[in-house]
Amino acid sequence: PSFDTIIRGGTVATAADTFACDIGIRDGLIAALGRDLGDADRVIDATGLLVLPGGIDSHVHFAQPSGPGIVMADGFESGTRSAAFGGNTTVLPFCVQQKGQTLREALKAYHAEAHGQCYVDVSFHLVIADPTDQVLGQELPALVEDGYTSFKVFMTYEGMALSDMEMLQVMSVARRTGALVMIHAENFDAIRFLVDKLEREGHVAPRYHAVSRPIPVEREATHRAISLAELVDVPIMIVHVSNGEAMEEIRRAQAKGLKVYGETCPQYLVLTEKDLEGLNMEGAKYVCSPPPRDKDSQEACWRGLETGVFSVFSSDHCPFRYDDPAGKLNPKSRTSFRWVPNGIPGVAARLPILFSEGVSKGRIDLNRFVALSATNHAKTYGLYPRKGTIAIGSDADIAIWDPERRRTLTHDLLKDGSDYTPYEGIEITGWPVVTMVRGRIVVQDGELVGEKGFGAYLAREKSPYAAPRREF
Ligand code: DUC
Ligand code: ZN
Ligand code: ZN
Ligand code: ZN
Repeated sequence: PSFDTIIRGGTVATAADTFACDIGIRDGLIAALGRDLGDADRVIDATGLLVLPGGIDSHVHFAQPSGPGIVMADGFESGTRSAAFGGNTTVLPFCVQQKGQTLREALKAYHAEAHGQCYVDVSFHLVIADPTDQVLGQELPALVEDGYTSFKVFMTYEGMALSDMEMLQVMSVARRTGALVMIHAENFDAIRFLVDKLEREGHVAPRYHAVSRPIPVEREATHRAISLAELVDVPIMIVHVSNGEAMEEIRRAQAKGLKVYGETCPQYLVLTEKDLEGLNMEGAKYVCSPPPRDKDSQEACWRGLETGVFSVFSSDHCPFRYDDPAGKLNPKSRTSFRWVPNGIPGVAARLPILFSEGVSKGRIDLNRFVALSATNHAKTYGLYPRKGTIAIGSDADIAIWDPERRRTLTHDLLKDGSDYTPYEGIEITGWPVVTMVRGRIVVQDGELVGEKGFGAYLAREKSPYAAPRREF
């Protein structure tokens, strides 16, 4: 036969176009697009279904050290399995440098965790927590050349927050090497001040997590990060934007011609701070940073997605079990929201939520869905056109969607390592029925058929999105 697989009769959508066509797959690559492609070892009938580039989730956390006694609910096996159930074919978790650790030491540990465990393809962003002269001058530039072409910095968290001086230094390395800087924009001192004040007043329940990180905390840091990047003339990505005020900072920068990109996440579209008010400790299930806001913020985030201010939509999957002393209900978390680990699971729920709330409800069209779910992630982080589109020569990373399939989200559908989903009960229209990585089916009709270890590590190119404007 001419092909290993033909996907026949479906409607193909890319970030640019929607068209009826068959796909011929050979040796893990898309080899032909057209009609009457001939014969194949296997034919997948996609009549009535959408054939889309597999989802790329460029913001997930797996197997991340999360403080004494706290264990992340997903390693690479369950994390990439859950990703596949949600229609994803590539994920980009973080490799976090601990204080006093070299980047190479951190990478060694994450690669060891991931090796042989993955169901979908994986690449790493670095997190720079200790920007020593050695890291900035030697390690980081060498690692960018090795394919680690993006790194995240934090403006908050003990042991993670960089000073403005350190931010500028990291940004300069990014400018010189052509890497993209991702920024967690919240004001560390403002949060510390508010947490201390709330605790002194006895306000320790999970809901006060949101009170301790109000919108100005995020807006100020977003504005400052953009200003620092403008000084250095370097592109940046503001990750997990939760509200309209921070989004406006990004929109204004974009209107000035700055290469400032924005990301938002499902929690900012369908959750609010009210969810943190649950009885007893239930609110801990929704503790993430920045916190979910209100209805107006949800609408603002939709506007950001509709108008292109946000170019990527990621899950920020950062899973902890709820009913577990190593998770949300650790022994200290009842004494204060300060000790509730920050983060919620969502790698499998991301695309069903965006499809259902976005495409099925008419807020975004199918091509924008593909851009936000896959193509822009690949372009932004140096994986395009190998990943993120349906084109001849690209990897055969494909999600086949049934746009009519209705589901009520329950944790059991998502196959992650947590014990709950913050999205329980959401009614979904549109569901991924086949997830294929490089021509091999990983999930079909709710069954895992892929092989653990088939998921490969991807060294990445430098992204054109990360090239400076060369103003100076
Ligand atoms: N930032 C993230 O990106 N994920 C989880 C927690 C956080 O602060
Ligand atoms: Zn963050
Ligand atoms: Zn995150
Ligand atoms: Zn369950």
